[in-house]
Amino acid sequence: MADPVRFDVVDGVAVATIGNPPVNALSAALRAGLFRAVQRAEADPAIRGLVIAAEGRTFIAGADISEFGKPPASPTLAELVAALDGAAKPVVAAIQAAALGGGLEVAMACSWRVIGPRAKLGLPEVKLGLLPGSGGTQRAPRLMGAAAALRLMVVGDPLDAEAAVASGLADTVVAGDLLAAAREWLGRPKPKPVSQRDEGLGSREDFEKEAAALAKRATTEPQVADCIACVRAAFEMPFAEAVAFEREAFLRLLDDPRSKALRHVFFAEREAARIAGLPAGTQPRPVARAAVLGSGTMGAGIAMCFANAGIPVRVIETDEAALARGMERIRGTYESSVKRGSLAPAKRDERLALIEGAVGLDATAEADLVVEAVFEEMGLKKQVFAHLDRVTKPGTILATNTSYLDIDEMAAATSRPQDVLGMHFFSPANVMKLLEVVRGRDTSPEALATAAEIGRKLAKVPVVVGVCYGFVGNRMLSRRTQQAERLLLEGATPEQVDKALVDFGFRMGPFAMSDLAGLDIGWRIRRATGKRAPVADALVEAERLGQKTQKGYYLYPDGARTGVPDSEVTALIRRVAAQEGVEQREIGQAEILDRLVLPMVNEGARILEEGIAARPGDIDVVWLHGYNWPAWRGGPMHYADSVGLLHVVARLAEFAQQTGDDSLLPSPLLARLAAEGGSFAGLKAG
Ligand code: 3H9
Repeated sequence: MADPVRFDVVDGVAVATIGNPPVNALSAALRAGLFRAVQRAEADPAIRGLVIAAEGRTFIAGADISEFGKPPASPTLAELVAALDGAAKPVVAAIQAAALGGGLEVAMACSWRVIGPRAKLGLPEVKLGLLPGSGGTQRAPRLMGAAAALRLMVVGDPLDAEAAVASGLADTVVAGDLLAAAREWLGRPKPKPVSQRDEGLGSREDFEKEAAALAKRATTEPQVADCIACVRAAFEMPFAEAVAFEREAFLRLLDDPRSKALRHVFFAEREAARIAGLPAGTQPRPVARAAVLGSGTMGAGIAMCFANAGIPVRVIETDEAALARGMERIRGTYESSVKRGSLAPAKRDERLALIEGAVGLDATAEADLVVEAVFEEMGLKKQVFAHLDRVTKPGTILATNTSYLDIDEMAAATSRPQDVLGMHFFSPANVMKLLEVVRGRDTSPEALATAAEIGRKLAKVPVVVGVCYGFVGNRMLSRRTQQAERLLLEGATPEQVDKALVDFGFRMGPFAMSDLAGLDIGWRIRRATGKRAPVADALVEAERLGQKTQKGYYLYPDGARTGVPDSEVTALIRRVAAQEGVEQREIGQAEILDRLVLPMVNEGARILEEGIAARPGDIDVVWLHGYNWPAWRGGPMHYADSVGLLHVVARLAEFAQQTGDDSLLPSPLLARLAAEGGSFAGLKAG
C-alpha cells in the first residue's frame, strides 16, 4: 500500500502531504505517517517548521470509523495530537477542504490553521453518538470560546471558511496558493500551544446559558450531556485532567449501543448507495426534463421534488379541472412554506416556473423520465404504460410510483420493459427521504442507475429493491399492522400499543398514525383485496374515521391534534374480541413491543431470502428514511442483531404458538443464523 503521507523538504520547510483516499480518514497508517513527519521535522536542524497539507476531496474526514471497536494501534490519535501540541517547531495546517472530527483535532493542535475557500471545519462526532475524543472538547473552546464551541459540537454541522475564521477556529482564508501562504505563516513567532490558552474560553455565564439551551436535545442522546460536561471541565480542571475526562466519556460512548447503531447507519447508508450486481462502468442516462402523471397528493409532491432540484417538470392530468386543482395544491404547499419562513418568495417563484401543467399523455413526448402516480389500479396502469410506450422518446425511463402492484405486469404492456421500473416515493413525497427504486425482471442496469442517480439529485435516499407485494417497507409494515390489530383483540388498548412504539423512539404509534391518515384508506384497500381487520372495520362502520371525524381510535374533541382515550373504543374492541372468540388479557409493554417489531424482522429475513433486498443494511435504510425508525436504534435488522437472534427466534416461536398464526414462525434464514450464532451484519452482500 502506498504511504499515505508524502514528506518533502523545500527551503528549510517540511511539507507532509496526506493522500489517503477516499477521504483521508485517520487510519493507523496515516497516524503513523504524520507522527513520523513531526519527529523528522523536530529532529532535523535544517528544518524550521512543518506544513501539514492534504490532497483529495477532504483535508481529513476524522478518525477512521471502521477501526472503532478494534484494539488501538500506536500511535493513537491522542499520541499524534500530543506530539503536535508539544512540538518545539511551528506547525501549520493548510486546510484545503473539510477538516472534520479527529481531522480538526489534528489541526487545532497545530500552531496555525490557514484555510482555503472550500474548507469546512466541524466536529460532527455527535452524529455518530460520540464526542470529540482527542482533545477537541478542550481546544475548540480555547480557540472560539466555550459557548460557540459547545454549539459546534452539539449541532455537529461544520462551519464554512468565512465563519471558521470569524469564530477564531481558523487564522485566515487564502484564495490563492495555500501552500505558499502556509509557508509564509511559519515566519511568524510561534504562538503558545492552544492547550495553554485558557483565556480563550470566554465567559462561563455565556457557556452555561448555551449549555442550558442545548441540553434540551439530550433526551435520547447521551453524547450531548457528555459534550456539555467536557466543555464545562475546561473551566474547572487543568488541561491534561480535562483531556483524560473527555477520553473516558469518549470510550464510554463508543461502547454505547446507541453509538454502535449510528455507526451502522453511517455505513449502511453508504453501502445502499452502491447498487448490488450493477456491471462496472454502467452509466446513468441524462435527465433534463421529467413528467409526472397525476397531480393528487403523491403526484404533486413528486413534481415538487423535481422543481426543488432545478429540473423542469410537466405535471400531466386527464382534464383541465383536475389539472387546475393539482396546480393549486402545489402552489398552496409552496405558499405555506413561504408563510412559515422556510422558503424565500424568490425561490418559490423559481420553483413554480419549473412546473408546467398539461392535459393528456402525449405531453410526455419530450420527457427523459416519466413518473406515473395515477390510481392504484392495474388495468389503468397498463393502459397508461402502453400509451407511454407509443409517445415517449426511445430511452425514456418509465417509472411507476405504485406502492403494491406488480411492475413486471406494467412493463409487459410496453415494448421496452428494460426501461420500466418503480420509483416509490413516501408520503409526503416532498418531505420524506426514502425512494424505493424497484428493479423489475427486465429493468436494465442503465435504467436502474438513472433512477438512483436522479433520486440522489432530488435529495432522496434511493434504495434498490425487487418486485413483490408492498416491496420492502410496506411489506414489513403490514406485519406490524396485523399485530397491532391483533393485540387490541387480545386485550391491549390503542394507547398501550402506541406507547410501546413511542417509548421505543418512534414519533407516533400505529393507531395515532391511522387516525391522522384516516381509517377509510386502509378500509378501502382491505375491501379491494378481500382482507379483514375486525377492529379497524368496526370503527369505520361506526363512522370513526380518525381526526377528520374527531374520533377514531382516540377522541379529538374540538378538532384537537392529540387524541384522548375513549371508553367507547375499549367497549367496541371488547365486543369485537368476543365475536371473534379471542380471550382478552393484560399484556405488558415489553411483549407489545416484541409483538410489533419482531414479526417485521422476520419478514425482513424473508425479504433477504428472496433477494428482494440485497443487504440487511438496505432494509434498515428503508425504515430509517421511510418510516422514521429512530436512527439510534439502527433499523430493524440491526436491532435484531443487537437483541440477539436467538432471542428473536424464541420469541417468534412463542408468539406463533400463542396465537396459532404460523406466519409468525421464524423464517428459515432467521432460524439458521440464530442456530449458527450468526447475525444479519455477518451476512455477505448478495
Ligand atoms: C472522530 O473523528 C473521533 C475523534 O474525535 C476521536 C477519535 C479517538 N472513517 O460519505 P462519502 C468512507 S469520529 C472511515 O460517500 P462524501 C465512507 O464510508 C469521525 N471511512 O463521501 C465511504 O466509503 P465507501 C468524525 C469513512 O464525499 C467513503 O469514505 N468524522 C469516513 O459524500 C466516501 O464517503 C465524521 O463523522 C471515516 N471517518 O462525504 C465524518 N468518512 O466508498 C464522516 C467517510 O466504501 N464522513 N468514509 O462507501 C462524512 O461525513 C463524509 O464521508 C464526508 C465526505 C463529508 C467526509
